[in-house]
Amino acid sequence: MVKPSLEPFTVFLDLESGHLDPAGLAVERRLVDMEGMYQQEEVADGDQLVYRVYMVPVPEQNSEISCSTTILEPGLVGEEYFMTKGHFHQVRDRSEVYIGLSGYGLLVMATEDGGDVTQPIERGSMNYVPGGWAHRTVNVGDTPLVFFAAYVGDAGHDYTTIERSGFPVAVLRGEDGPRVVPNPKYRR
Ligand code: M6P
Ligand code: ZN
Repeated sequence: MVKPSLEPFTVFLDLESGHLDPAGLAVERRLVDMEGMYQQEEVADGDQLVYRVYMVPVPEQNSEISCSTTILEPGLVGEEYFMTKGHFHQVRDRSEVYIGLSGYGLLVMATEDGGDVTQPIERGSMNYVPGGWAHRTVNVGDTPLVFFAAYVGDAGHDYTTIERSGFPVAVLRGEDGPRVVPNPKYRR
């Protein structure tokens, strides 16, 4: 017999704005929190908000499913679109699902040996991120990119590998829309 460790609960998710009710724990990241991640080192205003993450609080263990919504603002650093820091899972084989709610973005995924895949994220997209793939979202539209994420509770976030290596590709504004180009700062 498995003794339940949690009581069931319900959270209401605004499918347009991504806000949770009751409000989840929020993480805010500003340009100053992303030093060295963009092509351009200098930023005009480091205090500029890039994204917020609202978490549904559950214990970070394998038996649970962590859920969050992310609201990624539109914007550019030079010609590079606003993006999340991106991470591998600390427990590498843990997977994740994204559901696009509003706005337009790209989900950049990468393996540790330098493979990369980029896929669209928008209202109604369901992106499956298998274990072993780092993931970063990029807002290529002019409205906030909002998405819901669910992942294995004990996955954890490894930011260090990305801070050291970067992603194999960067997403830049081009004349005909976003361009996915090799990242000159990538160190495998
Ligand atoms: C999604 C999930 C979260 C993640 C967030 C922001 O909501 O993948 O686990 O924290 O995006 O991305 P990052 O942690 O890379 O800044
Ligand atoms: Zn993740």
